[in-house]
Amino acid sequence: MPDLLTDLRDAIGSEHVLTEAADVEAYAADWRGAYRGTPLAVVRPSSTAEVSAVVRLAHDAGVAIVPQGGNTGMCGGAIPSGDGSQIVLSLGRLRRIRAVDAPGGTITVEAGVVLADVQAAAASVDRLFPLSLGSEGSCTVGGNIATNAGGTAVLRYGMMRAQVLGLEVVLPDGRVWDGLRSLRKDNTGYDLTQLFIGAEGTLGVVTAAVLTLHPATPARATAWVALPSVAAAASLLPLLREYAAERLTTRELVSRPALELVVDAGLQDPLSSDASWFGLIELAGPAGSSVDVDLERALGAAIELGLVLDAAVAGSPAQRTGLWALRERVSEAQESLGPTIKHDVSVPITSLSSPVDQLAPVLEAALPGIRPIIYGHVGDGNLHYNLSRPVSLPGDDFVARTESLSRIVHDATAALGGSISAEHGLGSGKAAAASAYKSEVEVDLMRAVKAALDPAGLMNPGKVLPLQ
Ligand code: FAD
Ligand code: 2HG
Ligand code: ZN
Repeated sequence: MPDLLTDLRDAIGSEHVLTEAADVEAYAADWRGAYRGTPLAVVRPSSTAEVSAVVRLAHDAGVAIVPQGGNTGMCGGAIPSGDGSQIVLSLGRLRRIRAVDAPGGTITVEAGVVLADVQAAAASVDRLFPLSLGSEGSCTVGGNIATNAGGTAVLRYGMMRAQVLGLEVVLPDGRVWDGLRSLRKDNTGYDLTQLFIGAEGTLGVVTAAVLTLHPATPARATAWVALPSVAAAASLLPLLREYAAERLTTRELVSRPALELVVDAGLQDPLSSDASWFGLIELAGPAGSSVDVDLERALGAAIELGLVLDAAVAGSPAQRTGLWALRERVSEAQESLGPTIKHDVSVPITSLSSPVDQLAPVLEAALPGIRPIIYGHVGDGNLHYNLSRPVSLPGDDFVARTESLSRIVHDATAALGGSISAEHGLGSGKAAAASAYKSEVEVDLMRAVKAALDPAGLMNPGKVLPLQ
């Protein structure tokens, strides 16, 4: 493709078209090393106009584009194929915060802005941007939109799609759709904004977004609790809501093996309980609100009802950070056990204990010694049912069994009316499985949308929908 590469260099500057192996390495594999590709080139435009030029040139040359933000994704969505035919389009240089409108409750940002920087910009005008993920120091707004990210405040604020008012998108042929509106109400036909959210870069490249800001919640009350069972964790939810109403922001679950991993990594266990399940609870409200009293009352009632065995309440910001780390560091800590087979399932909250109870013996029978590391966003019915290898099984042999082991977890999820991807998306890793669990009608509709927006099939091919 010498002509295309020359045209790309002319369009955005040769220093932003990377082709040397050492230069493209950081863009060629995901953070876990679970997905690896070989990019034709990595291009790093710095503006919407440059993204448009790049996409148009690639489209005219018949070359596929793989958008990439912070490359923190879980399913290989930002990684190109291995045949050297696809361009990685990094959004990392589109990092301007275009406008902050505190009275109007909006912020307009470019796709490459890191999530933590959006949170900081909101805080600087005494507002809250509520999306909160363990990866917030490196994931980008574009990636959050493309994956419809979830995280630890979904219970109160909803997922990323609930935070987006408008989008600017470069379409697969290079045209720009300017949908950067800040309207709370707009019923003028199909909701194109929502169509691009969660599309994982298969319908176009998000270049900017108008996001909602919420009132700041500087008053926070945080507890780490020991739980008798997953069923108790689920029953705790309505009780906490009785005491805290909308101030209940976070309700997370951590199994004992998951806790042991972060303790082995150096974190302190505040309870030393022999319980099998633990949880993180956080209430948040405006300055001066009584979240600490509400939390104390709720925990008292929960202990009386046997829904909580023991609790440690953060008495300082440092203690709060310590409690949060017990939950947020699990993902990274599990990597110490070797390659992880990840499952990001959701089920109706009332069925939450079923997958946990049913799956362990089935998985143990399928692969003796397998180590499930279970944790997740229990308030949303979302479990990360992640599997680590038996101690004596080499990592490659374990990964080779991904399909059969995942089928066990996914079949159980589907039988409960659940989803095989609650918040991480599908990428290339789960595209085929998702289509297998959907009806023919649903897959047909998805393929029709893809064909209408990307008739040449050049926008992140093989992600979300498997190649035919
Ligand atoms: P990337 O990984 O670069 O890309 C992800 C997908 O989005 C790819 O398909 C890519 O092609 C597409 N894409 C990226 N930018 C654009 C764009 N501008 N336009 C179009 N498509 C684009 N996720 C959760 O939902 N909840 C969590 O709690 C959570 N916790 C995490 C904790 C850790 C420690 C880590 C490492 C990850 C976690 N994630 C979580 C996963 C990940 O951070 C999210 O999926 C995040 O939204 C990805 O953003 P990114 O910028 O890194 O996107
Ligand atoms: C979390 O909730 C993230 O910690 C990561 O979604 C989950 O690594 C995982 O499987
Ligand atoms: Zn998660």
